Amino acid sequence: MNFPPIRPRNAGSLHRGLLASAALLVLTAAPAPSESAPNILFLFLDDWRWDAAGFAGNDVVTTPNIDSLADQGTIFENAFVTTSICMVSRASVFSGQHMRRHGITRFNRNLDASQWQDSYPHRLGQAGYYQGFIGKHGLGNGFTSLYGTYAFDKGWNGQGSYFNQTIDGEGAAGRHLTEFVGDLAIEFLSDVVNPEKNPAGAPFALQISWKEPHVQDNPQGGDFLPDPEYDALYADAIIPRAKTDTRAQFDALPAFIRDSNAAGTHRGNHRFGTEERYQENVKKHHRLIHGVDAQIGRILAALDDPSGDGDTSDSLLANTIIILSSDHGFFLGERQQAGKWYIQEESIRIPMVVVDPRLPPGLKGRRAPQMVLNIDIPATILDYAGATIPAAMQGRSMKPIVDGNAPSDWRTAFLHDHPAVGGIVFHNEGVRTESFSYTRYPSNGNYRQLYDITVDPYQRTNLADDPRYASKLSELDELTNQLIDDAQ
Ligand SMILES: [Ca+2]
Ligand SMILES: [Ca+2]
Repeated sequence: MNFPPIRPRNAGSLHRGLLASAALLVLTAAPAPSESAPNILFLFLDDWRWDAAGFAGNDVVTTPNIDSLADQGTIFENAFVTTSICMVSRASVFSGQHMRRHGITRFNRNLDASQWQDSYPHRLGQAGYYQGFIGKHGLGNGFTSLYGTYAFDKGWNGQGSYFNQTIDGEGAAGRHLTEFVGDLAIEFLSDVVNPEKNPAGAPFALQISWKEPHVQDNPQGGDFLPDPEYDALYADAIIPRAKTDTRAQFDALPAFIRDSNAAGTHRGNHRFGTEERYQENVKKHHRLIHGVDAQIGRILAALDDPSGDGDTSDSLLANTIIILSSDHGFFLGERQQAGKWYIQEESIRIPMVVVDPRLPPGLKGRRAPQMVLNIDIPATILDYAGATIPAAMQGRSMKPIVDGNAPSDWRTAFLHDHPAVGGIVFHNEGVRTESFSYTRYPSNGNYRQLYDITVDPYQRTNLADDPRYASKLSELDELTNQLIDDAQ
């Protein structure tokens, strides 16, 4: 499978927000939402890499409901994250900010009250939305319940359990987590049309932060644990190894990443170290994604009949924006690694689909080449809601692109930076442009990686020490400095 082509675009400056002043943090009374304000359904997966879906060209994993959504929306073929790890990316998705600004670099830190004021859910609340959150917080401890934003607050702390999760006091009762979350989403949609729950008949916004296809953590390095209902799925498939899943590509990594205790190497060996383990684990990974797809099918049916009485006169489908994405990608054996954290494409690329059912047929089923980011999601949601985008947000609304009015000054590069975590994931920072990716590891002897994506999309040849690329390397090093300054 090839990475999608990248169309050269005009150079443009990155969108920059200003720090929120104290005056912006004052609460205002919630106005009644406008009659036409659309509902927002944000389907957000965990560690779901960009190409693990049928619509992205994967011919093993089966995602018919997701593919159907993609057919009705805009597929962003160059979607990335600014930091490839759960807590940082999730804080970015709520706040629209780079890690350098929101400062959430540890799992146990909440977005604080003043940060929450500039988050997309808080702003939707101010706009009168009836809101739900279901799934993995991925940062902090119970922060969704701290600020009174959600009428339907069904998050959990930590990584969650596929077979024994309790959510808001309710046990799994024999359900796999994927089905449990699907059931809660359907319950939320029935609340939306229940006058006792939503007396104002306000539009809804629901974020579902699925655990899938993240592993369930354990001391051995974590395992994929899909619903046994899908055990037969892909049983006869033979999944090809990634092009870079070779000893030579592993050996080309620096010693600190090859170390047997380093997270990517340790976990890669556990999950993919033999052909048998590779086949078993990638199939389980795909079954987790298929399970979400099946629940999305149920949720779309519930959108069409939220009361569940068989009568679709209460259908919400025609006025619901659907956004489908992930907190970052995942190595499935590339360079004999598992995980994320680094600037390689499999780690930083994400699926991104935006569906606006109100658009005419000519604006559906399109593929957009613009470089979009996880930090663009909250600005996009607020734009659809007709709410003001806080100045502190650094992302930019994707709505004009979906509407067929792509701005001419869209970004052509972005900063990826990542904190050190637990001595097994290494501090790295760099830049992805339309042609190159560049990373430096400031705490590891300033080890550097430079890849020419246009001729080497799988990043097999590190050009950092090639004298022919010395000026390119120093240009991108300087750009990284500039983007770090911009991102504060
Ligand atoms: Ca994640
Ligand atoms: Ca109904």
